[in-house]
Amino acid sequence: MTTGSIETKPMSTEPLILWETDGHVGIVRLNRPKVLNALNPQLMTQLAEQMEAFDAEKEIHVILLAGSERAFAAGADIGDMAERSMLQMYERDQFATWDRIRRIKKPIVAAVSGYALGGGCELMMMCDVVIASETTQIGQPEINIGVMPGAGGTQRLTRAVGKATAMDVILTGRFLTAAEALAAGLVSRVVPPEHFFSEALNIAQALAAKGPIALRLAKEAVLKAFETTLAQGLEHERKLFYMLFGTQDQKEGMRAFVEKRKPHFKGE
Ligand code: DAK
Repeated sequence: MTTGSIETKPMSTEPLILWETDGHVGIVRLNRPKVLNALNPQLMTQLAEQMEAFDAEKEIHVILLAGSERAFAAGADIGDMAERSMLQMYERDQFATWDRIRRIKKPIVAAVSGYALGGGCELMMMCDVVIASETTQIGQPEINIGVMPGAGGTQRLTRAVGKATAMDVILTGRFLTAAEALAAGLVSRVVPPEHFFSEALNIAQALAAKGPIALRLAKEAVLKAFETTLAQGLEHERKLFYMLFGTQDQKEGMRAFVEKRKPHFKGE
């Protein structure tokens, strides 16, 4: 874990999420341990606000989203939804909050351990690099409580793991192990439980040392692959690639290579 002279801001006074900074990494932790980080609307609103704040802060290059060792998040808060009518669910329009997280431009690294279920799995899939502990159990068990995934599970899981596994997970409600999730392409790396947070932070720090504009545009280009034809995606990639030649970071990165030294990117 990289600490040293890194500025660390105090924890937020709001208890549902905790946040701090570590160098150029903005860290957000879900903080409802008694209910395995069940995602109620208040938590989601605070999460979106904090992520947007990090997205807008020039000194922050990468966001790290973590749960606890026992649970990344066991889903949306079932108690909060149980007695709501269709109209109440519709009028609340909670999807607007989830969409705010979807629009974050900076890379999001997820530190995942224990349960990542339902909305927890959907939140994890909105992150860009997923570091999972060996203990991780990932699922979309909404079918067991009479509903189905509603925050992207049927779409993102299917794109990530293919129809066969997605149907298995969503229709049976079974949990994937970390090893299964890695083999299926749902998580980026699997690490021992005691290292899940420190490894995720190391990776976030490594990303934060890259050129921040290139990071953001690379994320944008990869996500475009889910929404376009190959030809449109290639066209989009090409434009972003050209754009990077308008940055000082490109000059610095390539000059540093030629001069056999480490680059110092400024995000300009
Ligand atoms: N919501 C509320 N409380 C939860 C919870 C959840 N999703 N998951 C766990 N808890 C609570 C438990 O009720 C328990 O509270 P107490 O009884 O101690 O008060 C505490 O956390 C510890 O849980 P357990 O005692 O059950 O612990 P176990 O180790 O025995 O079991 C478990 C862990 C994760 C297997 C189990 O808790 C479980 O099955 N949890 C529910 C998992 C689940 O069904 N998840 C999907 C929820 S539906 C939307 C966006 C998203 C969604 C919906 C709408 N919009 C934008 C509109 C998403 C929906 C979902 O995620």
